Amino acid sequence: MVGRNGSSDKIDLLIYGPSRPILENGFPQEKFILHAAETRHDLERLTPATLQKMRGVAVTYHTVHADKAALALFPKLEIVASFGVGYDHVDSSYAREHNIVVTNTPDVLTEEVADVAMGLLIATLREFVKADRYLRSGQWSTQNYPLSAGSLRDRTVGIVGMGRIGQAIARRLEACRVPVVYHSRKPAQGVSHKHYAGLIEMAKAVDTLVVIVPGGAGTAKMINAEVMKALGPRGVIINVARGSVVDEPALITALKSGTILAAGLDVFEKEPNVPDELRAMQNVVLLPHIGSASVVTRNAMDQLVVDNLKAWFAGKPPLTPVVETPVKGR
Ligand code: NAP
Ligand code: 8YV
Repeated sequence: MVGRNGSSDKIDLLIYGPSRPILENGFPQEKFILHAAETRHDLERLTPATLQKMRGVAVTYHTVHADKAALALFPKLEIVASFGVGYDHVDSSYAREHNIVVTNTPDVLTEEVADVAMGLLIATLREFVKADRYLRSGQWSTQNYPLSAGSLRDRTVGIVGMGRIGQAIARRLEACRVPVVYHSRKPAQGVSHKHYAGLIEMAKAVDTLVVIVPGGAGTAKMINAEVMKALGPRGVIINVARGSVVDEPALITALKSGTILAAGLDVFEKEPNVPDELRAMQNVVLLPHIGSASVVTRNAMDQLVVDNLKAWFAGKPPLTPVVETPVKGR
């Protein structure tokens, strides 16, 4: 409905980033007006009048940055509903200072991402990708594939980050009868595995790290040359967290020099750009950030973005606010 002064009592929402059907069809037209800005360039081309009206923003991909400059464009913004559990691309401190709610999409992707971490670990140790290339190139007809240097059988895994996904990975490793320990700032409630307050100390005690902490300043390059040296020549690093968590140049050096054995990476420092040196290596398995990327899980994540926005604008608490958000409810 449009008022006499041209204003509408409908709620203006922006889809910032790639759009998808669940997002586009999730908001009834009687109540919402949807706007779209796929890129930062599109965002900066919205008119001041449009920006002025926006009350909610759905941030639909982790490469789309809802930083301070972007959020400051919206004087009436109430809520940012971010797609993905990691929200290091959203300035949640700025949002908090300006009483803007931020939500993410935890839980609905936990098991999917843990499956990928586990698959990546085994693929790295048992060289699945290299063996596939060997078969396709016809070499099997002349010689059997060599025995893999790595195996899950003789390993101890240190999980870096024992939150929702870390615990789901630990459950899979337990089922595989692999000893598990972990590092996080505080011991995780209800987790019986040994906790290490020190990452270096844990790296010395294990030969495998599975990294699944949030990105951002607090974890930037925490997997550094010192950690790699502590892990040792049998060392394997699996990163399903964020590229920023691993010192990428130090990892390349460690893989080249034999400081560690191998790595499996789903995430990179400057996605989608992956260093040529990594791409040329045989002792790495590289995935294009597919941890949650199945139809069923991505749909559930989109639906949670929609449900958070709808709950908020129905006067209810957001379903999954991030810890920094100024309100748990309304
Ligand atoms: P979560 O439940 O919040 O768990 C985070 C864990 O990290 C907690 O154990 C936390 O414990 C620990 N942690 C946080 N900061 C730390 C620090 N500075 N040093 C050591 N440990 C720290 O999160 P989640 O749902 O498991 O997700 C974890 C992350 O995985 C996400 O934030 C995202 O970046 C990444 N992810 C990647 C993909 C993918 O597609 N590859 C998919 C989903 C998620 P303390 O607070 O006690 O330290
Ligand atoms: C998604 C992720 O690939 O949830 C996360 O933190 O990294 C992945 O599930 C990402 O959020 C897509 O934007």
